[in-house]
Amino acid sequence: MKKVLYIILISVFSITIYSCSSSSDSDSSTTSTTTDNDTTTTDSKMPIVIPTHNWSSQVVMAYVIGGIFESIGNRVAYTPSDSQAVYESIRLGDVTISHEVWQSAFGKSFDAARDKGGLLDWGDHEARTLEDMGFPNWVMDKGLCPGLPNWEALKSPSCAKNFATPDSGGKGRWLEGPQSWHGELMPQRLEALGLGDLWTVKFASSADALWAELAAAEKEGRGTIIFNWTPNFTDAAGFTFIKFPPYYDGCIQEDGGDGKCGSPDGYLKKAVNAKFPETHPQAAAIFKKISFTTSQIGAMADLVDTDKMAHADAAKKWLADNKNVWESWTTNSTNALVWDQGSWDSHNWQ
Ligand code: TMO
Repeated sequence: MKKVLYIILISVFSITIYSCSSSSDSDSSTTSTTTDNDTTTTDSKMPIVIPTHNWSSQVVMAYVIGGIFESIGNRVAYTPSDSQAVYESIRLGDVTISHEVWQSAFGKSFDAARDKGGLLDWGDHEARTLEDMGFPNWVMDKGLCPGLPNWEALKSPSCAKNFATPDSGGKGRWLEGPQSWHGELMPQRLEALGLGDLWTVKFASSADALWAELAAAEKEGRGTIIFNWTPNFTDAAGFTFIKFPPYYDGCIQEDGGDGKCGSPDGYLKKAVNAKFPETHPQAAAIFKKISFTTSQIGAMADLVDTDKMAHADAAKKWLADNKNVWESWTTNSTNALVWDQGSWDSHNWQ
């Protein structure tokens, strides 16, 4: 009985907080009282627009989150988007959410849109991120560059020559990802560290070109250094990131620094159009709670990059295999019955 009273009290309290803190839009206060286990949402019937970009986990996660929204009766639309310009599109309302804001690649574009207004920081995933240059572990096992993963091993000419390719002019090659991800970051870093005489940066046309390079280098028995990231399917496959001098705020040249630093231990953030919590309060509350771990995100990429599934099929499989994970976010999404202390802490009613 005591428990029941407590539950009722908490429910009323949370609804009150929600109503007070959401803006004066009339539908949002009515939907906040919707009861649990409701599969027909009172959110707007306008589709929630989810962007897709050019790496696997992001696309699978787009369909995973879209599937979660559909499970409560929402409509969803997917739109291929430029991974830098998308934050401006969200600010303007052409795209509704972003579910993988990687700090190193997109932090600047995200900050700029947030500061202009119209885009909200919707919290971080549990997974932390690293986006940096590295190599498959067999490079070390074959002794192709003694001293790795310390970056100073790259100063050796006998190391660099093991990483030469037909397009690298006799230098060792770093294969960066598509230039849209980091612009001139890696060429600037390479020069700043004094490696320009021995190494050069080339840009891959796609993420798939990075994975093709891993396979080709292994077959040819030559060294390879590629841009990669974690969480990714390669976490399980044996991939090591180079240890560059540590990142600190302002160290990269774009921020006015000397560029002699590696990438940060970064966030993986979510963002929403500022009107989303009013137009789709239930979906917005669920999206606030959504938080994926490193292994969950790695598994989403693995279904595509290792198992060669289509992104949408991979998402369906992920949702079917992980109901226990995501149903905890949709059940009672606007009701306090299942709230525990963790939900109170992570819920940021603004
Ligand atoms: C943004 N990315 C995951 C490709 O580094």
